[in-house]
Amino acid sequence: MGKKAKPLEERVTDLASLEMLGKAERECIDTSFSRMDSQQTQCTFGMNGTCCRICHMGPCRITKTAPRGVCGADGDTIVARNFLREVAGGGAAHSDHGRHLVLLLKKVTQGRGYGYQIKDETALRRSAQAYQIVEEGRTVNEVASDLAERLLEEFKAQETSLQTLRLAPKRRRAIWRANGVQPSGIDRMIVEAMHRTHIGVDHDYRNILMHAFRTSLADGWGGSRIASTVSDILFGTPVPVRSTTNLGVLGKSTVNIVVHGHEPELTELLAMAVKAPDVKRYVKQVGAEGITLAGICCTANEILMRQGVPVAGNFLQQELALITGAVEMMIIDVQCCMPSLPEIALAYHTEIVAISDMAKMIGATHLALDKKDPLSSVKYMVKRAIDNYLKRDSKKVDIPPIKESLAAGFGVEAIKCKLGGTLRPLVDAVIEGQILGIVGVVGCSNPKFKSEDYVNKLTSELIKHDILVLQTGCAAIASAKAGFMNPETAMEKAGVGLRDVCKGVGIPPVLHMGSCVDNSRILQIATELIFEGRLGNDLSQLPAAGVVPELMSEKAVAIGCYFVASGLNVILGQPFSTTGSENVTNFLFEESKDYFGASFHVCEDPYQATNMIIDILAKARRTLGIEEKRLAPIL
Ligand code: SF4
Ligand code: MSK
Repeated sequence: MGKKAKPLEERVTDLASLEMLGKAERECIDTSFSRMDSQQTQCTFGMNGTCCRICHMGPCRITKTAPRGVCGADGDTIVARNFLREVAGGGAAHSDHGRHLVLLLKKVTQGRGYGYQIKDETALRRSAQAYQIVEEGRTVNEVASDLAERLLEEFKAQETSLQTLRLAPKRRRAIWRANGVQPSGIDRMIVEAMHRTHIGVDHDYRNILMHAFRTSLADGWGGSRIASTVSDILFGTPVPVRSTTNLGVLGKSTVNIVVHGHEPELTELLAMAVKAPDVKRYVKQVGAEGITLAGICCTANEILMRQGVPVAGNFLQQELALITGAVEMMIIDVQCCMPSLPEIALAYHTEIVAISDMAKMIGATHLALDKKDPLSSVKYMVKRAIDNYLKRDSKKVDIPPIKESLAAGFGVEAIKCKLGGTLRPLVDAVIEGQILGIVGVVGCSNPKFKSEDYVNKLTSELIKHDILVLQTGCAAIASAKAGFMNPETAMEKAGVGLRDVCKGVGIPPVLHMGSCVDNSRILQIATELIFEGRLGNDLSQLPAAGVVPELMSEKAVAIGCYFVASGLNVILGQPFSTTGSENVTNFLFEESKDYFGASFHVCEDPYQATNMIIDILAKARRTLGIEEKRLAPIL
């Protein structure tokens, strides 16, 4: 245990996690929670962004008595550079995910898809139209091939702006043009971010931060949007599904396979493999009652919204799932997979299988997918997991009997379908005041805080005040575990106006929109609300905002930036690592309003954050002239 052990009740809110943390303590297993203690006190220079190790004259740390690094860089430059590198890292992760999917689409069109196919022709044709690809009279393959090429161009473009920006409202594009932040090729933006932050290049903190916004737009309106688009084409546009979540989804007498990471290619095959007759026969031979396939983190969200596969947990539950002692195999790909997993697995019978060549892990078994027969590779993994079931030590098994029902799969198309084919009823509800506004609650979980406390208190307050909540990523899983996505019970927690709207159209007041790459879907729905008319002509006019309750990954920093650059105010549950520079902090939290009509805000208390959001939404309603329509909230 670390030096300053907190009581377990102060670490997590959900009872399943609490139970597993107790088991971890009894079995002397380190988790991210105990390692957070042993990392105390965390470095102030790192936290406030004033440590620079960009060149080997450093590392340099900025203090009152040493206000410049060896090269002469001041605190503003150093903090801004570190921030831009975070955005570049986050944007790279989501955009590379998008690239992998486009390359897969291209292979499918070339007959090299092996096991993958275009599942959703409507999604393909919808996207083809959006990118002005001629599709009339052409085969699916021809259209898909052109689309794949067009999307690959988005990564390669050197001097032209991203085509995907055309999907944004006209006024927003004009704002980007006027501020010179419309990105060109995604790869170029990220390379340029690294170049600008090399020693001796960009030293003007404003210029550096504007490139952070530019790079983030290449992610939100580029790589991430492309990832969601191609996922829908290859794996199907999500439709509402029912499922369950939390560690209690693991089976006592089934072979438990947990899939963790981000990219949907593997999970789709796994869902197929566990249903294969030969696999079903094989599982019988070991005396198990079947296979439970469950997800962790965003892979969970991907497989949940397309296959209804249960979610074992979010980021901070990846280790806890292993500590149940009931997981035969955890299969990981990229992003958010803790390197501690193999060590924890050693205490049980669990095998950690890593499938990505770019994400290997010491102690894990690396099993790459056979490019020509990936389904066979996946079946092989499943059979290995089944063999492993025989090694399960029942004395070490303790699955918390805790799980919650949820509804997910609310992509933009699904929401429209629920509303009768158009977003007009949602616009009407906003104008009539039944719904005060729309808020995206996104991001990760972080053991610095009592995990999920903020997100759940905030979500509860928001829906009570008639605010429709859209969620993705680990925040969505947190809310689902707390019952906010259970349509039967969540409705009762909503204000009267929101409840009536949700009941009328059959949606829960908190909508699961997908994985963290699917934050682009939140931008998409905000844009389509503008296109409906009557709510202004730019995203900054919408009564809408974003919240990142528990900031953890670099991706969350990039997401926050592309929300702000799109005109949506973003509230953070904790400050960025920029507090070492007043100028940088002021730029992000104040000055950015002058450029984008929105900025970041910090509010560490979820109740105060609710008030802040209500103010933001009310101000937007006043500007639109619809504030008098707001019904008095009945709480
Ligand atoms: Fe120090 Fe400048 Fe090198 Fe950074 S770039 S480590 S501030 S000398
Ligand atoms: S998985 S980036 S912890 S949402 Fe997308 Fe969760 Fe955040 Fe990873």
